Amino acid sequence: MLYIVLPIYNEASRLEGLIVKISKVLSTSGISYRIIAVNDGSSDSSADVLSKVSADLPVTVITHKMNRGLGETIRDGFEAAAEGSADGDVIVRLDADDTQDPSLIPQMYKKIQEGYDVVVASRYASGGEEVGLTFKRKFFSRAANLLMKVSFPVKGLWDYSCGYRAYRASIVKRAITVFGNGFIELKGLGFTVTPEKLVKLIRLGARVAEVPLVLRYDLKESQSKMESYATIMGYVILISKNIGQKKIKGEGGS
Ligand SMILES: Nc1nc2c(ncn2[C@@H]2O[C@H](COP(=O)(O)OP(=O)(O)OP(=O)(O)O)[C@@H](O)[C@H]2O)c(=O)[nH]1
Ligand SMILES: [Mg+2]
Repeated sequence: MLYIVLPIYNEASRLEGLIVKISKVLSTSGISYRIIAVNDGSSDSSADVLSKVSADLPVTVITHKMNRGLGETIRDGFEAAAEGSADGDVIVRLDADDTQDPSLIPQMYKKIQEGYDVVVASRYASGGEEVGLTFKRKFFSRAANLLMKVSFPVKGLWDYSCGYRAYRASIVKRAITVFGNGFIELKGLGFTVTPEKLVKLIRLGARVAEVPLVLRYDLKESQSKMESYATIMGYVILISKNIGQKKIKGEGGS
């Protein structure tokens, strides 16, 4: 079983199309799935889109009446996915703005079955690319990722900040058991929860692989919700809290 976590804040314009695309890709590949859509107090018609699609497709909707930010939204989505999952299951998280192509999911799912614990859809893997981002945003993203690579080096891992990843459900459950509230603790600091999950899983000895992602930022219709200053501050806190920490013993995905 595959759980897809979708964090949603004012994504009505492309949400239905994205969910239909996800369901087509997975039905064609014969993978059973459930989408966990976390609607974080959207003020547009995202809620209407979700009630429409959940009538026909396997979509569970979690609703925040008020906007709580990406950190809380990801905590809720991962908690729900982990709770419902069996050890052999897989959790995928992707943006709801339709900039990340769901046709990569079967390939990511297969790599988990081959033995990896985390598979990153990577802009920096050979064949990956970013289309439509400003030079400034590309530059800061590269710089932040190089800093993460130096701080938490893992062979074959280059993209620490892209949220589009597949996770072995058992390693997410183990991270919740080992770290508890601390698995995703840097909420309220912009998009820091995205590299934070990876850093915590690296500390558990996760086996990580990448597949190339062509990020289609040119397709984005919604406003970017990146809070740059909070995210920069978050990276500094993340690195200072975790750098040089010993690996936590135990089997990666068990
Ligand atoms: N729930 C919730 N989701 C958010 C919030 N901010 C962003 N998101 C969601 O998180 C995802 C990432 O936000 P985006 O606006 O796509 O960010 P971006 O500018 O594309 O930046 P990247 O994450 O680098 O792609 C999207 O699915 C958003 O709907 C928020 O305050 N609450
Ligand atoms: Mg996005």
